[in-house]
Amino acid sequence: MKAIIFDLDGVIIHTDKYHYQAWKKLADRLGVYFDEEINNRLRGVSRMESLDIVLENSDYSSANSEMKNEMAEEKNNTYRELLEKMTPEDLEAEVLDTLTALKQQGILMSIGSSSKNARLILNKIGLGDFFDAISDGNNITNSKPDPEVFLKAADYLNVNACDCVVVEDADAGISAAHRAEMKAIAMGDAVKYGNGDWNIGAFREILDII
Ligand code: B16
Ligand code: MG
Repeated sequence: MKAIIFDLDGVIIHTDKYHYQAWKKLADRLGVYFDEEINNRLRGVSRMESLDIVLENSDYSSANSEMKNEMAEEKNNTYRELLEKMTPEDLEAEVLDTLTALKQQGILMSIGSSSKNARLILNKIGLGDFFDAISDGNNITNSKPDPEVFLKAADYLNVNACDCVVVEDADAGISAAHRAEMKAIAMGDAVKYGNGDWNIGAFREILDII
């Protein structure tokens, strides 16, 4: 094992609560039902695919692409307003300490996120220059469970896929890791599906596995 690829939202930082608030605001304006359970299905899924899930049982499910683009932009604007408030203090000390210990061990580290806001988030929490590579929603055409985001991360790190371990909170991300022939550590919501090679309850447990 030479490298670790970290999902961002729900693993490094809890921006998942801001995704929920932003989707909820859009859904309420449209009069569409939305709850935490639906929100969990959006983990690791791209913005436009997420919108399709949010609208799936509503009168807007067959809205044209122009309308859908406007709705996605509205959600993203709310989300980015919430992100604006973030500072390095939002990064948990346990996460920073674990990442620093892994770096001291010479392990290569990349982000593997479906988000197009990944670099903004990393800058806000003081990790803009920390990772050896960033693979995110801007460099992929297929989102998780497609393995593209993790294969690109391995490529950017110049390591073989089989030398990488992925840390994920989305079951779609665990599938993506396995399709990339990488091992996967499940945390948060992903644990309940039982598909990870390891399950962790706390971020520092990554050190025990590595
Ligand atoms: P954006 P991850 C994913 O991030 C989120 O889990 C998912 O809920 C979101 O829809 C997706 O990014 C796209 O995000 O709208 O910011 O481009 O978990 O892959 O780091
Ligand atoms: Mg995630």
